[in-house]
Amino acid sequence: MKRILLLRPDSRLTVVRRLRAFLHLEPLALEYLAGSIPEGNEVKILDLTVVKNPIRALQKTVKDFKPDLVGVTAYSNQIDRAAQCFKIIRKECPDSIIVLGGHHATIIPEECRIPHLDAIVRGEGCGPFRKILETMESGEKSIFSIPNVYPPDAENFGPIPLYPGVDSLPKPRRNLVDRSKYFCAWSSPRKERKASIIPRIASMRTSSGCAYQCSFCIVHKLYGRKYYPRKVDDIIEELKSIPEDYVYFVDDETFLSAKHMRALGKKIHEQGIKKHFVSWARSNTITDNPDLFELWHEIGLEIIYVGLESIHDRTLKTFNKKATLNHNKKAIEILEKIGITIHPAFMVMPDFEVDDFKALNEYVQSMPPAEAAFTVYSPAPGTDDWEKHKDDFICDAIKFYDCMHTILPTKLPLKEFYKHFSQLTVSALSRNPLRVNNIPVNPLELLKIIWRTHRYVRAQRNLWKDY
Ligand code: B12
Ligand code: SF4
Repeated sequence: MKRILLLRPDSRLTVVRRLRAFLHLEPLALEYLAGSIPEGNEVKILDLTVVKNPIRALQKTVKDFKPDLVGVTAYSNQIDRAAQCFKIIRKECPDSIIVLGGHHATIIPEECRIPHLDAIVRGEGCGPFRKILETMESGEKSIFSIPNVYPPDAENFGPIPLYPGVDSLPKPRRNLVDRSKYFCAWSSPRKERKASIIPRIASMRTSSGCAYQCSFCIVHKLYGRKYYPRKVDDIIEELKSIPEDYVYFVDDETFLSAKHMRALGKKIHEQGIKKHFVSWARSNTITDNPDLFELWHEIGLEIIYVGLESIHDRTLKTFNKKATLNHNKKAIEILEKIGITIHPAFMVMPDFEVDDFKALNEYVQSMPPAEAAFTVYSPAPGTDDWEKHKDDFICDAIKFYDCMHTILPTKLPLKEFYKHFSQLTVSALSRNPLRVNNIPVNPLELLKIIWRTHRYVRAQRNLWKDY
């Protein structure tokens, strides 16, 4: 019997933490990893993004639990906090084996040569993690003969190992986390009073991968442009096991296969599953299949995040987005007609000048009620864009990789850039469907949201101070 601790570190970046006041999702990767561990072992998940004092929580957990094996997940902007965790774990529990997995380790393992780390797992982690445990149990010394498991000082990590479809993964063990900690701000346009505007939410996958190749995105490098829909019956079974009424589809591109999503939608309807769904979809998928979104609206799809990205066709082309302004315009109209709230995601370019911010703001103001969100164009580690712009980075582009801190030079002085950036968020609030439609909400929750928004906007405005 071994004791296994699975850990999600927090991010050092204030704006990332403040954003989580609106959307905070469970550590699904760790729940999957826990699912891969054979019965008879003791498993704990420690999510440091939900505790008040992460350092103390980690020290106490490691001291009390004394893990034999620790698995740590991290996005790029969490990697320096992960390094801090390794040090604490090593001090409290010198003999435990510390393994790092997740996106950062998969994409740029050469940036993970961190003291106290024993091994790096690249790509899908459940298989290798289980094998690491089996190797430990068998008393064998080396875990590095396991495919995709590397010593941190490896000279050559080779290409990114492609991820398989989600069908090959075990069932996630959702009961290992405190489910009351995960929620999503909810602003669907239904006119009636809302039970909650920050309901508890579960996340799950209906597919993985994506066939597109947007230049700013790493997903096609992780999946080799393949799209893997899950078996409909498996999705239904998982949906039925989820205690929450609200579900966030954490797919790369949920509606890529209209056939698959039609079959899933029909099955959800047949089975009488009543949940509220939120998902991502491309604008051209919406314009190609309006009837599919009508079906999904009937079975509970209330909010769709759409990467509209830009208000210029030339920029969409540079991004290799394969969707045009016309697709965006029509998708907005279709969703409004159906009654699904659109959460448009726009990218502010580092070379934006005052007039560009103004034009984007006017576009958002002219849209139907929407929950608009803005990020700053930042090439993702591992993409061709990252390689292309590498010499221009103005900061440690890994630690600052949150799509809020610009990693490329801006035309406007940083302070002014972020003043306009935060004003976009403030201005977009006036178009929030809850506000436009005057929907009565729980006053306490409303106060919470106002306070969180105030703090988030302040963090955005102060981003320039971090450099
Ligand atoms: C859902 C999602 C979110 C959710 C949050 C999800 C969460 N629980 O935290 C939301 C919408 C909030 C979000 C926000 C952001 N996200 Co996001 N997100 C995703 C998305 C679409 C799916 C992630 C997911 O849930 N996957 C399901 C799990 C089960 O899969 P997994 O994480 O890959 O885990 C597997 C392996 O990686 C491995 N593994 C993972 N951890 C470990 C640990 C060990 C020990 C081992 C052995 C293996 C292992 O095994 C797992 C099982 O197979 C991914 C794209 C993608 N393909 O993953 C982007 C992605 C992870 N996001 C990304 C980014 C950049 C962000 C933001 C920073 C940007 C932004 N402003 O939107 C923010 C901030 C997040 C933060 N905390 O810093 C990038 C990360 C790149 C990077 N280098 O860090 C990705 C890859 C998207 C992209 N196009 O580049 N995101
Ligand atoms: S941004 Fe979305 S559509 Fe584009 S490649 Fe990434 S996952 Fe696919």
